[in-house]
Amino acid sequence: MNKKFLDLGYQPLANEYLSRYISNHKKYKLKIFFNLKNKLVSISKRIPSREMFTNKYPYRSSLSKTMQNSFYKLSKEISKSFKPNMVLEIGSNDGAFISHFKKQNVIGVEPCSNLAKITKKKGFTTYDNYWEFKLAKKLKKKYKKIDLIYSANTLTHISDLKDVFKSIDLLLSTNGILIIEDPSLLECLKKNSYDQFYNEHIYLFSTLSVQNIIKNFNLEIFDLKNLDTHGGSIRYYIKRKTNKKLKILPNVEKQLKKELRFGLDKYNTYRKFSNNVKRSKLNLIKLLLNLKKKNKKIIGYGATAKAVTVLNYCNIDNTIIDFFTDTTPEKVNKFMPGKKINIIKYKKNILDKVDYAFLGAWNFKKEILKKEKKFLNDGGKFITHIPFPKII
Ligand code: JHZ
Repeated sequence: MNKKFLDLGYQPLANEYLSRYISNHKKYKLKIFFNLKNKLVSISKRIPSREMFTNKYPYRSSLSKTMQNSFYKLSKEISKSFKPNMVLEIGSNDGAFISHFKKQNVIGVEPCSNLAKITKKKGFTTYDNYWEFKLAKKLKKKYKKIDLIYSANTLTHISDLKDVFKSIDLLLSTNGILIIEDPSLLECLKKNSYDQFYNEHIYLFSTLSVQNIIKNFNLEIFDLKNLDTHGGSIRYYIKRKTNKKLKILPNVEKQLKKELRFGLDKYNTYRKFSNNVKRSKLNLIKLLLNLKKKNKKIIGYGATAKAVTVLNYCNIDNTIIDFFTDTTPEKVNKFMPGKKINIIKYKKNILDKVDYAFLGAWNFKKEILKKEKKFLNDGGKFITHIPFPKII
């Protein structure tokens, strides 16, 4: 049974950056639920994938140094530990991960054809399809079985999890490995990062919920890693239950205990989180309005999907934040979805006359603070709402 714990109001599609501001940008109610039985956290309204992941999808994994490093390290680890003959990535984006493998040993699946085109151009086999059973059947005919399936920040975006794992089950070899990574629900609650919820993120996984979902497909987690990426993620290493060659490592039980200690299995934990989110909204508005009263110039740094949730939930517009700056060409000269705030191309002197920069990309805080030393030395300051609204 699903029980509601959070209402983030009306939200546009997080990656729908429009060239012209329209006051009636299509928005959808964003409510978050906890499933008392399988402990899965999900959003209520499901927007069809075909409306969100189009041939204009702006998010590019390879534009982030942090993600590039993470994918490079993982590709080395996979080659060394599992020596797969064939690797498949679900949601290969612009090829940031698959490009670390030999072209004949890897295939990507990426429904956003603008992104798939980039990897195809580099010579990597990429299917511009949604991850569905129909595609899995087609791939099975061609490749028989796959030894290693990887997916980062994608499975949480697909509504039909039964179909997702049925398709994986069809393709994964008997001793095959499935590696998935997505933002961690535990980290989200600890950091009060409610902006991990937007229409694309249909689910926010915990070890508890992943375990409950995959057991129906005779799969089990045998290892996991907590990662710093995307504000705290977990990488799950999964095998078939019948594969006795690999032992379940103690850190799986340790993580489960951690999640239970925090109360991820209890509705009340989510109620408390919801109250923290409401407080965070009020305090962020208060902080920003105080600075505006003092005539301070505030901009946004990193036009993230997460920032879209914050702006629309807290009703922040260009009377508070003058503009956002971002390095992604596809976002430049567009508007923050749902708000009349322009996105300006990042350049070196962009922060010159700015007093405060709100960290939309708070998950890259380290990288950004290092890059913007001049701004900080000149007296500029960053604002974050994680774990609570403050000037840093
Ligand atoms: P970033 C996206 O979320 C959407 P977002 C998606 N749904 C998902 O699940 C996650 O990614 C994985 C910019 N930037 O990674 C680049 C600078 O301008 O936090 C990006 O637009 N300067 C697929 O959008 C944005 O910030 C910089 O120095 O929340 C970061 O977006 C840096 C470091 C970043 O993902």
